[in-house]
Amino acid sequence: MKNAKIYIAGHKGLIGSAIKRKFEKDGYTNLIYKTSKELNLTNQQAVDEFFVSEKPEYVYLSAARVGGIHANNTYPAEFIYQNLAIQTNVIHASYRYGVKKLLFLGSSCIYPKFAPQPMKETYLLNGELEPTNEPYAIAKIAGIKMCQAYNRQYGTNFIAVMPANIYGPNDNFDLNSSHVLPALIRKFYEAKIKNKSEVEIWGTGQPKREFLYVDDLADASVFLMNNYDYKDIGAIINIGTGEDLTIKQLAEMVKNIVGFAGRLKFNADRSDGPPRKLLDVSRLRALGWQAKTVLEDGIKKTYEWFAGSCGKVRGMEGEFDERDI
Ligand code: GFB
Repeated sequence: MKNAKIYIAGHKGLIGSAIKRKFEKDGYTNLIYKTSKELNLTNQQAVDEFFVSEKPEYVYLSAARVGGIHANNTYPAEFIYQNLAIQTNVIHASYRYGVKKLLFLGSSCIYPKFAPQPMKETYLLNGELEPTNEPYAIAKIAGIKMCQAYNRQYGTNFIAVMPANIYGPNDNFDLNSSHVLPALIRKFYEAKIKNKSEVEIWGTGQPKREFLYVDDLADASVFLMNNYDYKDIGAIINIGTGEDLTIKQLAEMVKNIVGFAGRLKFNADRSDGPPRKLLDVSRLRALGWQAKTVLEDGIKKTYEWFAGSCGKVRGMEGEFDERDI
């Protein structure tokens, strides 16, 4: 298994880089990856040629156009087009060129906006989506349905996972396109350095979110790929910690870790997004996997990484790589 040919799509992004890190640590020897400049995954011909020449056996499809609530709301066309194009090309090529197994990444944000909590895998498509990220959600749901359709008709082995909100090293720290956790780390850090008295937090602070450290997601993804087929897992499987907290509680936690002494100022003119999206992780737990990283420790590690590489992190130099997730 350790010399199997594994393609990690999106290896420079938050999730792809964590999967690559895990494989390197575990002694896998036959990894392939390409930057977006070397291989444009929205180009079907380029993707086909890549699969013909490289013949990957396993594919981790962690390339996607991703972003926080503001980016999703501002660039809906790019979120639906780029995700549909990337996943359609990679999933179809994986079928055509005999990939043994593929892992597709969904997200907790593609369940219905007002789904009962915690959200079970069966709740997908049971209600209206959150409007701020509906184009992204529709693309991701199409990817899940494509995996299922190919499994059913062509006998492929494509699995889809539904992670909670992911954070960790290599995240995007651009304040307009990032998710809340990297935004808070950067805002509190800069406010501390500049001796500011307050930091703006978007929304009311009341929504609840579940955060999963990216190395835990990489670990769960490899665990599922190595041990289970889509028939064992079912259509999709949730990956999370099973615990959530309010954005206000999160902001207090990040503030303390960074060591900012000022106030929080909530700006209710900014969208809150869905009120809550806690995953029901009982199915994954029954398979024997559980998240290891406590939120506070994960934020500390991410903050240390950020402070140690400041000026060179994505979103700080305008070099945001859209193929991420
Ligand atoms: O992380 P976030 O952008 O994504 O926002 P979602 C989470 C919550 O944090 C929202 C609030 O209620 C935001 O209003 N928030 C407070 C902030 N301050 C900030 C800030 O400075 N930056 C950001 N970004 N948020 C995304 C989806 O939803 O979740 C995506 O739009 C994606 O499609 C991702 O799948 C996992 O959890 O609301």
